[in-house]
Amino acid sequence: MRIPQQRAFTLVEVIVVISVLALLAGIALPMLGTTTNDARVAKLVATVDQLRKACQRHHGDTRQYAIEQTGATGAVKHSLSAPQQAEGWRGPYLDHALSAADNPFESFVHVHDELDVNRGGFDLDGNGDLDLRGRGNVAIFGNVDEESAQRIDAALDRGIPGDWNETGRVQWRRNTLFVLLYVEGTAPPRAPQGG
Ligand SMILES: [Ca+2]
Ligand SMILES: [Ca+2]
Repeated sequence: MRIPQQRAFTLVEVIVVISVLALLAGIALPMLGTTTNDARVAKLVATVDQLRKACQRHHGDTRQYAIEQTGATGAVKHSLSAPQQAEGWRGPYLDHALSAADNPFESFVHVHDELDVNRGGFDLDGNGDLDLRGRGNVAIFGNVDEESAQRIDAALDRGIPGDWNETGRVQWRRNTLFVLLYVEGTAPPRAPQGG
């Protein structure tokens, strides 16, 4: 009886298999990248919401705008998370000191108490005139790439005319993202909508 011979793969078959695997990897890897970026954008938008509520409560209790800075030492630079002398302070308003772990783009994040940190204020309706300036809370995130910044802008500034990176509540320049958090008497940013 003849034992059937094990047939070896031909070179053409090996090339076909490698090509298919390469094609699948080519499809899957960008999708993985998009998912990671989706998660970062969503996390940043959620962090903004959390910081906005914390700043609002802080201001409601103390009539002062909070300061909270990644990497800063001393309670003065952590008025949302560390006990303060300020009259009326009833925090902590964040359950931990703000740190680089709170920036999904792996850099600093600060809560600032002046609105002029980037363009001198905020042009909320995109007509070219600054509507908010002076005291107020802004979040500053480092290392945010342009594409992600545009998606964050689309979530918080949908439909505001003018250059997306200069108008509305979200501004962006040189990989740094500036987001208006809270000013007394102004409405919070609109919640992100589906689609
Ligand atoms: Ca305006
Ligand atoms: Ca904007």
